[in-house]
Amino acid sequence: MKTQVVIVGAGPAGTLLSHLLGRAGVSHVVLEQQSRAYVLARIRAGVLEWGSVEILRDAGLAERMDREGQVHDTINIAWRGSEMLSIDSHELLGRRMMAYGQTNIQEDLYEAVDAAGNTIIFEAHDVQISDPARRPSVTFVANGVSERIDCDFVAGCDGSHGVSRTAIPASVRTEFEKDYPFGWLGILSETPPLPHLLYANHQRGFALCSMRNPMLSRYYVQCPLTDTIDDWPDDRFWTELLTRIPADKAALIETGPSIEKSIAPLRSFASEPMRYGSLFLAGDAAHIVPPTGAKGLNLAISDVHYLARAFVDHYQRGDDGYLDSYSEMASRRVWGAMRFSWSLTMLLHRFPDMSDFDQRAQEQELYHLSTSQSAQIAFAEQYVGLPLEV
Ligand code: RFL
Ligand code: PHB
Repeated sequence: MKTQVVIVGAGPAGTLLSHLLGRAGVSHVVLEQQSRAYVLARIRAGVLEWGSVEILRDAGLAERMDREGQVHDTINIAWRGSEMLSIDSHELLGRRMMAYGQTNIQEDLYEAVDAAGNTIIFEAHDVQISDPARRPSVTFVANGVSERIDCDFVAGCDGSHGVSRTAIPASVRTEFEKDYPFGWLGILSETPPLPHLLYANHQRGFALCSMRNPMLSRYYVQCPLTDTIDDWPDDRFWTELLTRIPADKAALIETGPSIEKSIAPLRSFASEPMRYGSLFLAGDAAHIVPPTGAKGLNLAISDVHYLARAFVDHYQRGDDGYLDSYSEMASRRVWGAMRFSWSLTMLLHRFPDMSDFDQRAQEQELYHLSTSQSAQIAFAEQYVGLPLEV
């Protein structure tokens, strides 16, 4: 087989890239190691920056999002179990966010790719990238048959455990990494959510109340990395969540059986450069952020926006300016989100070796944020997302 671009991975990054290339007439094949049902069953992100909303709208992918997604402008942050600050991004910056689950975006993307007749090969195993520096080809096994595709470019959109990043020689890569000594236990429940996102700093650990739709809530509590979901029956989860948030908010929460429960470790990671010859990395394949800033999915979308533009310019105008600046431009945005997600993680979590001094210092920063409009503007600017470069 021969095509212009092979995309490895059909998560949000790979599928959005397929959609954007398909619209521009760039031939491509997507290889995904899992089944479609498996990808759709993963419960992940829920908050979109407005820049992401606009990218999806411009791509003609927003019909259901605009109908079912919930536009938000307020983020609440609680601390000491009773104090609370509200940051209104619309009042401060004139910008908003959208609550719309990654699962829904992934469904919309698969539907669009099907409608356009683009090819995703699911359950493609043993994907290997050869000669990424010059004339790449990709081999894989599907339905027991070995295949090979020759191509001009490979887009590595295969997440943090994929093969694309490691196809770049270790001598060329620089990796930046930070692990955090806790995870997030998340549940979905078919109960009405609070009207606004609520993040909580508490002596017992971080908590977050989020939403998917008017009858579907998403909640998280910080937990030790050694815990498993068996340590967290629903009763224990609800008791812990309600203890960590202010009593007046706890009184509004309707509890119910969880319909999904999982634990995710928190990690910051970035690999540079994001390009090696004809291989380009996008999304989690190149970087991971802890979910505290709600940036992971948004970065996958902004990387792909830059990368699709670069491929389209290459094929339609013979202009490689954006291909040549991709790694630098995408990395600049990644580090904005990397720093913000790290600082919000440090501000809101209880670390195992934390002293009362450290706790007070966190609380003072939250108090300052609650009293300073300039601090709130700086926070809101980063939370709703920095502008994309043109
Ligand atoms: P994905 O979604 O991981 O998709 C990569 C796809 O590549 C496939 N793949 C391969 N395919 C072929 N060959 C191989 N060798 C392959 N190896 C892997 C995988 O099966 C998969 O389908 O990366 P992408 O597209 O870059 O999208 C990134 C987002 O998914 C991610 O940043 C966010 O979901 C991160 N994230 C969260 N972000 C938020 O903003 N808020 C959250 O609440 C949030 N929760 C999460 C998360 C990520 C999690 N992970 C990665 C474990 C919760 C979890 C559990
Ligand atoms: C979510 O709704 O899953 C969510 C919201 C905000 C975050 C992380 C996750 O910071």
